[in-house]
Amino acid sequence: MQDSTKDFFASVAKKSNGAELRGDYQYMSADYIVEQNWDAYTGQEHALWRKLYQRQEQLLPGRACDEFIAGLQTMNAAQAIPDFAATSAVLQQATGWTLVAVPGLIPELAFFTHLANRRFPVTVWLRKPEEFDYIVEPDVFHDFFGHVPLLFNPIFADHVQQYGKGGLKAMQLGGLDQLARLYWYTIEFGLIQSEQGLRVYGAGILSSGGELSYCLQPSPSRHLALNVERTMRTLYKIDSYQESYFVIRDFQQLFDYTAPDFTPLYQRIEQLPTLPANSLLAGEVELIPQ
Ligand code: HBI
Ligand code: FE
Repeated sequence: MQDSTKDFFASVAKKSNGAELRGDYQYMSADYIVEQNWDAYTGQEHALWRKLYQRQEQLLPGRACDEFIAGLQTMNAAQAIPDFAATSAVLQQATGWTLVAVPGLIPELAFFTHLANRRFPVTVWLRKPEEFDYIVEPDVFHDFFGHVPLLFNPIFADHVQQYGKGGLKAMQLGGLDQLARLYWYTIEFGLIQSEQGLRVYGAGILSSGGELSYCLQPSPSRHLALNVERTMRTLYKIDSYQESYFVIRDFQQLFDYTAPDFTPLYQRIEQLPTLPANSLLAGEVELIPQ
């Protein structure tokens, strides 16, 4: 095992009170790619995937953004855990992205390097039946169902690549915590104001049964227009629904907001306090979902 991998395991164990990472990290290449080994999934696992898929699918109308639903429909993934290579071929034609199989969470350098090269890492393992409603680490259902559909959207696809490049830069500038918060409140838990009403584009919400309804309720959580500096200062909860959601107008806005060089922003934010997940600052106006 590479030393960087050992450091990675140690840092994860430290952050998660000694809990070890799920997944088999034994047979991977230097960039953390493994074989998906599709034939090894059991009938029970495919059945659990179908149940997860069906539950989420019926929640999507009126909640997920149109771009997500359109992407999902092109994937044909309702019946079984998908074969990544097959989806990857279709996706590559659409936006130039490919999918790579990974054992689970991977170190930031490897993760960002994949994104910067338009490769999306998808975890190979599926949660257990008793984790149907909730799982902390990303599994194949979160990664594939939550993230891959929007990679069919050209603007969003460009944005995720830009985020990968930004991650590599943030690692050198000491801005990783800030960038991770922006990622959390956009790519994972972002909302979008469509003409039909407030909709979801964040993968963490789209792959969750409970939060997909919860996040669009006017309360108790807050809804604020996306402000990059604000989200970079805002702490987040990984084991409960979010207390604040940040709303974009469209994917072009997300792309444009995240295009600038963040170097001066990281420097400024370093001097400012972080904000609790439920903050409301002077002058901020809460949006009312409808
Ligand atoms: N690895 N497989 C995987 N998936 C992630 O979403 C992921 C990761 N490693 C690092 C990481 N995310 C985060 O550190 C960044 O998105 C901030
Ligand atoms: Fe995710």
